[in-house]
Amino acid sequence: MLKRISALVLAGLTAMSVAACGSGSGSGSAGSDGADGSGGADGSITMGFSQVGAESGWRTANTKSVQESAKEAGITLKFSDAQQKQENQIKAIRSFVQQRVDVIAFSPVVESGWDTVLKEAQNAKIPVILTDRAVDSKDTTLYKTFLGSDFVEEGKKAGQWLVEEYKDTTETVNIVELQGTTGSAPANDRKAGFAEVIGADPKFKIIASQTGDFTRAKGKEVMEAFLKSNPDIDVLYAHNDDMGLGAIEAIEGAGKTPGQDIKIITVDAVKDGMQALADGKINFIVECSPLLGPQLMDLAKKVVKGEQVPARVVTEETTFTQEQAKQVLSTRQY
Ligand code: GYE
Repeated sequence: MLKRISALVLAGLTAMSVAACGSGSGSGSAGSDGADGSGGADGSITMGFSQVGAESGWRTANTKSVQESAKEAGITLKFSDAQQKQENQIKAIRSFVQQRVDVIAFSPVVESGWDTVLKEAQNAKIPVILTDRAVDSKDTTLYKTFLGSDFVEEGKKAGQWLVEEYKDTTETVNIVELQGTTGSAPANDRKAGFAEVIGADPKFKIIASQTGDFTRAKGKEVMEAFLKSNPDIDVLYAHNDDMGLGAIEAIEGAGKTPGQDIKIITVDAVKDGMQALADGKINFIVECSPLLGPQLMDLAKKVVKGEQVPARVVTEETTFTQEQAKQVLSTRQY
């Protein structure tokens, strides 16, 4: 498996460097000529980091991981919070380019609309690392690598649990879905992976699906509306713990028992989510690790030196049942 991944990555890298040579953009050699993006004379590195926002427990843990790892790696971090707005991220990236940071890392709030600003960074020979979320740019020379989870796989794991849970049922299973931020990679992919797996059996019906923007407040609000218009909900699939936790409040408010009257599947496995799982209010959580900081700093050092890095670095993740949550809860870091 590992060998297969390295072979794929190598093939990708070869394609990338060929494309960079052909375009004459110089992106393949950013940082290697010592002019720009190669660190200070003393080898110091400044990273401009544009974070999505502070919408969830996952995001808080991710920010902490990035800030602590930068300190440990001796990297100066210029941190900017975009408050879930793409225009703020574009402004932050432009300002990092103007400040001539050595490397830019960012977690794109949505997938589309990045080509222009990424081209500006490339022209300034400042390498870019995508962290956590992907962009849909056709030109993959616009960034050096993408570090983060496989969100389609996460959606599939959620669907597989559901298929197993209802394997002896022939009746229709009514599902409501709380989607993440519209247009974001995790919302698009978690939806697609889940739909693919449950789509194999027509008894599974998604009767309502709407965004809750990855926040607790929105999760609660949208679940209240779902409950009003759909008297017969069997399952809630929430694209993150926070929306699931908000929805639990709505379900309890409607006099129903979360985890029993309505089964709940979420993604992330942050501490509050794991607590609700151990308490029986959530039934299954697909893990998505926010601890990307150490790997991000390693990749940053390499791209600044002009070394080759894998085009894609996938985070390792697992899943949790209620029993497993009880066992690991006390040692959960975030
Ligand atoms: O699942 C959610 C957060 O991009 C993986 O963003 C991240 C997602 C995470 O707000 O809680």
